[in-house]
Amino acid sequence: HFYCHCFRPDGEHNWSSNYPFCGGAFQSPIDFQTQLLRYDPNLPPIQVQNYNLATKEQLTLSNNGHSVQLSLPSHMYISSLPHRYSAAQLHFHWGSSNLLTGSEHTVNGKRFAGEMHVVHFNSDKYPNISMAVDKHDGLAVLGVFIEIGEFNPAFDKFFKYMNGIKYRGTLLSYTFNIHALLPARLDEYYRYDGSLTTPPCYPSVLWTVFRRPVTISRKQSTTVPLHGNYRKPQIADNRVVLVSFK
Ligand code: BO1
Ligand code: ZN
Repeated sequence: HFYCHCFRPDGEHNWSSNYPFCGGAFQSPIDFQTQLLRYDPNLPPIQVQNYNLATKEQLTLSNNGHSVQLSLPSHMYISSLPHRYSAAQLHFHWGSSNLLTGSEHTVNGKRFAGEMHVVHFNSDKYPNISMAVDKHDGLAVLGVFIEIGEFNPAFDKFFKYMNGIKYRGTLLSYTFNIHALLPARLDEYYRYDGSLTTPPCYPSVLWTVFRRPVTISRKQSTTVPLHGNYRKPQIADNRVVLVSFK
């Protein structure tokens, strides 16, 4: 196991000198405080397409030095947003190895053990993620809180293979069932306009964070390979967080 020295929480204050957006508006993550939340009865359940077809192909798991990430094919997409958002990659944020309080979003100050991000780009408007990454309607990220609890077979494959990519830049290919990584309830979520949580912090992300966490066992959590890569909560300013649940 190693620690992410590039983006650890105590280095965040330096980000904005090289990446001005990191000191700007619409930054993520934020704390979902009760007084920021507004129930919106018109938020439909999240629908994703071809998330299990991905099991039929080899996906590349890589360690880019600040997170462990899995490349995703663009025929996986979110179909319940005003545009089609096609998948690009998913990755994880974790806390320090012993405490494991590493989610980026928090709920009334509560930090979960970890958070998974499934990153998508607006493929109706942009040909690829590079063109979309800095556009205001460019990205949609699905966030999944992870807490310690029941053993999770879907994550086990990840954690097993992650041990093969401890070092920056190494690649492996395996098959995965992405749908199995999501929480059972896709109808309960937080929704707001925010940013990439790492430099260059572009304010380009339509965030959907599911209310219900998925669990991994304590034993599984000991095999998480990259720690300390979460950003602290950012100022909400006058943003509201829409919620699909009462
Ligand atoms: S996150 O989901 O907000 N933690 C997040 C943070 C940074 C990126 C993506 C998601 N970075 C971008 C890079 C692009 C790259 C894209 C997809 O990820 O800035 O260069 O194409 O991997
Ligand atoms: Zn992320």
